[in-house]
Amino acid sequence: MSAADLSSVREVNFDGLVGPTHNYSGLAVGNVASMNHGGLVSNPKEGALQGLLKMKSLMDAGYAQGVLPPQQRPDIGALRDLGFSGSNGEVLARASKEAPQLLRAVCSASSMWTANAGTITPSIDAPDSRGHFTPANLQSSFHRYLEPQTTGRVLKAIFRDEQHFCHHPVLPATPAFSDEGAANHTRLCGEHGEPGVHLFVYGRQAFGDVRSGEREPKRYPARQTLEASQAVARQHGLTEAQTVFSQQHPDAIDAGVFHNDVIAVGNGPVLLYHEMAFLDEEGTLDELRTKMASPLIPVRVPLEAVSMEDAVASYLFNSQLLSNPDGTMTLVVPGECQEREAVWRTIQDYLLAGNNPISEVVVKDVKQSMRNGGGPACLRLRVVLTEAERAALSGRVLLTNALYTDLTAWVERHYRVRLAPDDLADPQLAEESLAALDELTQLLKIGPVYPFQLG
Ligand code: SUG
Repeated sequence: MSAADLSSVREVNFDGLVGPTHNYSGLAVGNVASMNHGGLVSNPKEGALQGLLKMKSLMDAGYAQGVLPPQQRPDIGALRDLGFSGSNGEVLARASKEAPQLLRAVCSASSMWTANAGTITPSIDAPDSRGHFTPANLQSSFHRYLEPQTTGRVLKAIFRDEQHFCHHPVLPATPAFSDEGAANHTRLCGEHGEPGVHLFVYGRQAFGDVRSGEREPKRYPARQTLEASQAVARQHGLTEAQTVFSQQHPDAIDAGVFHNDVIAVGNGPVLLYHEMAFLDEEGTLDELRTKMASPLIPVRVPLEAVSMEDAVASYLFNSQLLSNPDGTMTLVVPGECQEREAVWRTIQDYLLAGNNPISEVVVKDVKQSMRNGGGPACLRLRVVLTEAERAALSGRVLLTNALYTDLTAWVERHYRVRLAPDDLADPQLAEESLAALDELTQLLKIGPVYPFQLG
């Protein structure tokens, strides 16, 4: 890659649009917010507008911002596969009566959390100098298992240019290869355009003897396996020198940390993490230091400063850590961080005042998403791109003022302000949702990606 190309490298955050069926169904085991808020009435319009406002304000602050469409929901095809038949209205009515938990699952707007859409290796680190993509199988829950096929089509529609981008198959959707995507993957480097080291964090090992000292969570499931992380690294052509595989602390999973991005966030050379993030903290840091070309800057938050309960409730570590041109970094935290005194104090006295590049904290209200356990970092998929790669993107997916205006008007036109669990069986909701999505693919110029468009 030429020097000019290298210096043009930027991280683009692709946020997932909150879909028209956003609701609270308590579907995610091990995700404390989702489990606590199941049954609440949601406000899809507010959720979508909160997400768009976050995107807009980061774009206004100079960060490159992209957008990804939601999925086709309710997934009536999935209900038909499970034996429900008749008209769409009949399928919804029968599912609502006989298996309400299935209806709730096929209505989830969970694709908004694009940190789980897949894992991406930027061209800088790949042997063939192309960006590599693997959609996550999300096999650990039924409602998320429904996402990868459409996710793959969306990623292929946007990152279409084969000269620049390469797409891999979803890993086998079986517990041994349980994969939750970029939420358990962090690329550490100097500048974004310099070679990176890929930190893959897993919750359990599926095959072989459990290594000495390794333990598994007892209360909640470990959603990522070592084997899945290794397979993704292999697909992308990453070598041993470029990868670090680290086990997540099982006690953290049992406290509600269902993804690594609920307890750690990295950007450039900075790794902001809680003391309880890794089972082998020292070993993980040592390996990163050995493999990285630039010095690692670990920012460790001890348990005595932020309890696990505070970490999980505030989502401090599910912040976005963004690079500024002057070398400083901005931390984008959810509003819940202000509600927990110990967390807010830690941000002020420890993170901002500490000897590290974090120089600014920006608070964002993404409450509609937070009630389902999705903070600012869950809502975005990071893609590091050169200028040439950005120019090669298909569709109208990089946020501009005009796109923001169009998307806001689209939400205002199509979204409801109230969705209670009983509303999910309403056939009108399904029709509204399809009409909205059909218009969205035209607005984003990505072509047909949804089952109803493909026939
Ligand atoms: O998989 N919640 C999602 C939240 C995902 C957050 N993503 C990251 N940490 N990157 C999950 O647990 C809840 C849906 C419901 O209950 O209705 C849900 O799927």
